Amino acid sequence: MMFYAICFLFLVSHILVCEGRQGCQNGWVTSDDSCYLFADEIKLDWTEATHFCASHGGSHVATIENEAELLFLEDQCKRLFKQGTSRDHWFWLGATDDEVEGVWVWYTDHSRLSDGYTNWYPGQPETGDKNNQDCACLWGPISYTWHDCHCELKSHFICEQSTSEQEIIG
Ligand SMILES: [Ca+2]
Ligand SMILES: [Ca+2]
Repeated sequence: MMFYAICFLFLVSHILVCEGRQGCQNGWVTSDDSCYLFADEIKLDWTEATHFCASHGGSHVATIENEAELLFLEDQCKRLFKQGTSRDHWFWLGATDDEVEGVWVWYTDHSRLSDGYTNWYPGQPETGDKNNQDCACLWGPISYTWHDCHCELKSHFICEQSTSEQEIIG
């Protein structure tokens, strides 16, 4: 009997721990240690998107640290947009070279993209361009590669926040 009681307690505590790890708020989806909100029904320019995310629990426009994260986001975006080849189908990422042309950084911590994982489309970003494309976007029509886009364009975007931050707020 004691054995079963211990097993039951272990099970309950394990479930609680598991649920705690998945602590994303309603409307957000979780993967690994992050919660994501897909703004697939509104379009904002890059700066407005950063403000939107900040006002939603202090989150940030998504940063992609590795291939697994990209594949997850790609999968979700495809689910949201059945007609994935539409030119309308792209999302802001939280990277910019607004401060120093050609030096792309994640705006959350100013870490350089060149020091980590990237998935730029060949020939992108167009460093030193005269077109002032200073904000990174996840471009659906070309296999979710990364491109430098005009920051003032209106687009969908993804907000991201660590699960631990959402638990503190939630
Ligand atoms: Ca991330
Ligand atoms: Ca640029």
